[in-house]
Amino acid sequence: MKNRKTIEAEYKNAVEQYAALGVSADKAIADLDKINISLHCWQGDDVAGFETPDAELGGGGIQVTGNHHGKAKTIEQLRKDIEKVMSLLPGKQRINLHAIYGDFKSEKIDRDQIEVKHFQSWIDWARNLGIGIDFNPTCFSHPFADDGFTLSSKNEMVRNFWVEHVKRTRRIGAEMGKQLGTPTINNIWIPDGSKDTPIDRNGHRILLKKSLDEIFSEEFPKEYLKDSVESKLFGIGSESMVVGSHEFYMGYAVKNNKLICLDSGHFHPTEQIGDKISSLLQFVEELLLHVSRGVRWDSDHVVTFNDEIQLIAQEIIRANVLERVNIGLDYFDGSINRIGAFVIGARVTQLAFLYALLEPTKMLREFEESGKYFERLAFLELLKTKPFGAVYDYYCLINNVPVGEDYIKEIQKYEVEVLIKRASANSLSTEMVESN
Ligand code: RNT
Ligand code: ZN
Repeated sequence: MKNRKTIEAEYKNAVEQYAALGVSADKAIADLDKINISLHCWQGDDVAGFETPDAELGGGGIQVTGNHHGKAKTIEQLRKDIEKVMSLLPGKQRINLHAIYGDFKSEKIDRDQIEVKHFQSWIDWARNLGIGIDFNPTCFSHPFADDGFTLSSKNEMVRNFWVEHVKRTRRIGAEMGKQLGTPTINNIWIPDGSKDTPIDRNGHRILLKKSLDEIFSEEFPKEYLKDSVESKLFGIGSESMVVGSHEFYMGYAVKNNKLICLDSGHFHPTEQIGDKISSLLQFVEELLLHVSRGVRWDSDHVVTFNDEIQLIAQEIIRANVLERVNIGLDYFDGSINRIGAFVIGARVTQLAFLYALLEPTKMLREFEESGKYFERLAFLELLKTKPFGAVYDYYCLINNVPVGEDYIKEIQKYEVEVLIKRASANSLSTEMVESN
């Protein structure tokens, strides 16, 4: 554990080192503080939601592995876990909900029946914390998604069911944004695709376009709701074709002025979404990011401080487009402490932005414009050993959250005091159900 004096002294030293490069660490901290990361509630319970007490992620080309004890099984548990996460993060976050996380109070509410009242307790919870909500229709883990097609289904009954579901999420999202005074981003991702070579790609894409047009025919003020669409290259069981490909949604979003969601796990493994930001922003007003880490496939590993996250943050800061890029996390790892997984990814994302904010961009651009590529590369490498960690530590200190490795102890404590107890209570209640 570092004491306040040490953290301050290390920060002072960092301020001097960055000042020598013409960079203000104080300003970097002030800018970092304006960035809100949307925390994806589904890391807390392996994308299960609260439709039934034993709900599980099903189908849809996404998968979660791991069975770490004490996963949140109720809305109260999930909220408690997320509050714990937020208590370990400097700055302000948002919460990102999926439609299956409604407060259904053990009633069976199908997806085409959800209403604002099922999310009112989330809105009240968010208001109390002073945070905004983002939202998502859930077009998977449902019998009507089992054959792999939802909004692009050739079965009219199924397609209409999902159109109705997504329409409802937009109404609910708009009400969330209205009540909380910050627009809700409602992000549409569907799993539609096929395992083997399809014949009628075109037919499914015509249907997806038709469904989206129907969904977006209702208009909401931008101060309440922003719509985004998320593509994917492939998923498990949709290896040969994904209906909502990048080209499909890019075309749709540009033509209809929607946000494009870029998920870092949804492209060819060597393709970096950081590179796409300044391309897309020439044609759409805003983007949404799903910051993730794919390992060999879209595996949704916990975000780490890798080249991909650094490029994302650098591109946003260098192009000065922070106000047009909404940042959310999207990964789910059930194999380690889930609260810890949340905190690692969120802190790393902040760190990447801080790293980018501490870059002497003007100097590097001048090198570039005068052809001094050796100097550009040399400085890019030197920056990697500058004390940006000391700046992040200081940012944590002034926000009264644990500094450095101190947050690990907090999570270990929560594991003992909450998760282990929860796990034994859960297994006790399963035993009781089984013996009944
Ligand atoms: C799936 C997409 C999507 C989901 C969440 C749960 O490949 O990335 O964003 O991860 O909606
Ligand atoms: Zn995603």
